[in-house]
Amino acid sequence: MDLKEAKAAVKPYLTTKRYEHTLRVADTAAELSDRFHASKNKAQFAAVFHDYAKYRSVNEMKRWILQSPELPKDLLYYHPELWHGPVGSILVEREHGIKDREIQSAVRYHTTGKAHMSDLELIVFVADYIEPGRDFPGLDKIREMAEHDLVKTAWMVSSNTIAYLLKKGNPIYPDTFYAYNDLTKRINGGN
Ligand code: DGI
Ligand code: FE
Ligand code: FE
Repeated sequence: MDLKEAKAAVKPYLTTKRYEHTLRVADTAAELSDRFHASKNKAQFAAVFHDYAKYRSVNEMKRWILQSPELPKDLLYYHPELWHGPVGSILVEREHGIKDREIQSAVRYHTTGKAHMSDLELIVFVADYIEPGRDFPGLDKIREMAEHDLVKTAWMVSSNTIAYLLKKGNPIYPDTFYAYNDLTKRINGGN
């Protein structure tokens, strides 16, 4: 499957707006992988598939979580919005034969992040947040940081997301905290 075929494969499962977001995430991921020397091809594939499962029904996603040994069941105690990454990482293999563990992991963790993210995972996590169609408070500074430092950029994304969830009083999934803590250590060293 080439990139053009990947885009055609996700299109029927997304709204027009979501498909356009997906294309912008893929372009942003390509830029970031040039800048930070990651695999451009893998970054683009992971980006194209990152929201693949976004519009599956809650029941279908729940079934995939229950029947996939690799997915943690505690997801079911959190908001279904957190399920599309993990479920997408299963569906890309089942429905499109994508077995690349690095691509699957970047899809899986694109919403929450996790501790010890690879450059590829960081790139998709960041690209999803900073693509040109997004408009979050503080985004200008984050885009500026994305010109220079991938880990610091991911830290800003993680920190912003947690601040946003706290402000709304939403529950926060453990991996979201693990991502923040790990990125903080990677920037500051030690504890
Ligand atoms: O799928 P997208 O809209 O492109 O973006 P996304 O997958 O990064 O995020 C979807 C939503 O998930 C976004 O509104 C922020 C939210 N989110 C991220 N981490 C957590 C979270 N929501 C909860 N409840 N807990 C989290 O840890
Ligand atoms: Fe998403
Ligand atoms: Fe997205």
